[in-house]
Amino acid sequence: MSSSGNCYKVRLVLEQLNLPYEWTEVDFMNGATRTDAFRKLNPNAKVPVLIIDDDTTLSESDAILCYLAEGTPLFPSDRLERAQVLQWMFFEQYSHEPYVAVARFVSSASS
Ligand SMILES: N[C@@H](CCC(=O)N[C@@H](CS)C(=O)NCC(=O)O)C(=O)O
Repeated sequence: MSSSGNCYKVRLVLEQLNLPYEWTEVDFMNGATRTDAFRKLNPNAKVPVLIIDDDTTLSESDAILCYLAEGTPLFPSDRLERAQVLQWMFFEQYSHEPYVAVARFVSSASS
């Protein structure tokens, strides 16, 4: 869903790394994440979902980012540098996303 920050992060890393991908728009506002077909991709019924192959999917935006960026400078192998990347990712999920991003989405959807 293009208006979702969690989906935007995935698109940003795909573009930054110049990875080939196919983007399928899924609008959770019209119930598209609540279908049986979508729940097979992610039982938690949320976007984004990365379809890796016919049998393998990955959900949770930051897990997808780690998977895509492994072996690149975006996700360093140095112990401290990797932990510093994770530090910001955990901050984003726990302190930014629920309070700032969701509030912004709700206020823009209701105006
Ligand atoms: N922690 C998850 C959050 C995913 C999430 O909340 N996705 C929202 C869009 S940003 C969604 O699909 N909501 C649908 C719903 O709650 O019904 C992640 O980072 O991927």
